[in-house]
Amino acid sequence: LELSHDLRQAAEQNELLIYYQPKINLINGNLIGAEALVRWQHPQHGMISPAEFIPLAEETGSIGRIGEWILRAACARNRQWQTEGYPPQSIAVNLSARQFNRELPKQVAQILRDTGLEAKYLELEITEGIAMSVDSSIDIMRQLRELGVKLAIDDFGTGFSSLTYLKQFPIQTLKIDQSFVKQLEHSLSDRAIVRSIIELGHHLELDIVAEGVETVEQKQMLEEYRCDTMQGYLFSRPVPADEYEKFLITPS
Ligand code: G
Ligand code: G
Ligand code: MN
Ligand code: NA
Repeated sequence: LELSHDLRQAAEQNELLIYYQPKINLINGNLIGAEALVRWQHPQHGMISPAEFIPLAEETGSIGRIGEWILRAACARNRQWQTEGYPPQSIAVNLSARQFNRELPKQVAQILRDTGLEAKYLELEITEGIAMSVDSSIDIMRQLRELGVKLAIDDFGTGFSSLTYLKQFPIQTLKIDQSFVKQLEHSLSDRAIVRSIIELGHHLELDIVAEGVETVEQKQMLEEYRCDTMQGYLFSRPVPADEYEKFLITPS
């Protein structure tokens, strides 16, 4: 209860931080962007994981404010890197269930205007569960696409993946859930699943991101399977913005 009260003021009191986890092109090793992952630096309780406070924010209704703050902060930071001369790249932001509503496209358009970020440099990550549970989800996705924002399905393979929906979603990217990547070296079935997702995704002309890549062996297998992009501790954990800048090439 106390925590949910604190959460309402977390954004205003500058207690929310965004970490960035690099995404790497598996063909040439280039950095292609990052996923934004929020953290809450609580004055008494220390660092609190989004796995804990995002569900709380959803229950208590503060997700609206917090979600908007995260989107705005990630877009502003990305725009700032561009104005500092770093090569432009897209930053992915996770959406929670209650953020994914009919007001979202308008909110995103406003944030892009306010920050000056071009829409193509913003990607939104939506889990299968969220995409499937909202009646108007295809409509909302289409409106976001009309803005020029990119869309990714997150944690792919763990939700109720109906292929009927998958073919209708106007998405550009599939992110293979890390649970399938974890045992890649040791599990024949995980290998079969990962290869099949990559093949399915490519036939649908989607980019495939493998999450949770921790070992060189996993990376090599993903290369062999023609996965496009990797993300995981092997290259880097999510890091604060100033640390992420070191991965970007020197300003020109
Ligand atoms: O980075 P970490 O492992 O702590 O993230 C834990 C969970 O919190 C993941 O499921 C991740 O998708 C989610 N998460 C991280 N940042 C955000 C965010 O900004 N918004 C939402 N909705 N979820 C996030
Ligand atoms: O649900 P989503 O995929 O958005 O969340 C990603 C979560 O996975 C974040 O909490 C992030 O910190 C975590 N993560 C990123 N890379 C790795 C990794 O290589 N191994 C593990 N165990 N977790 C990771
Ligand atoms: Mn994600
Ligand atoms: Na995921």
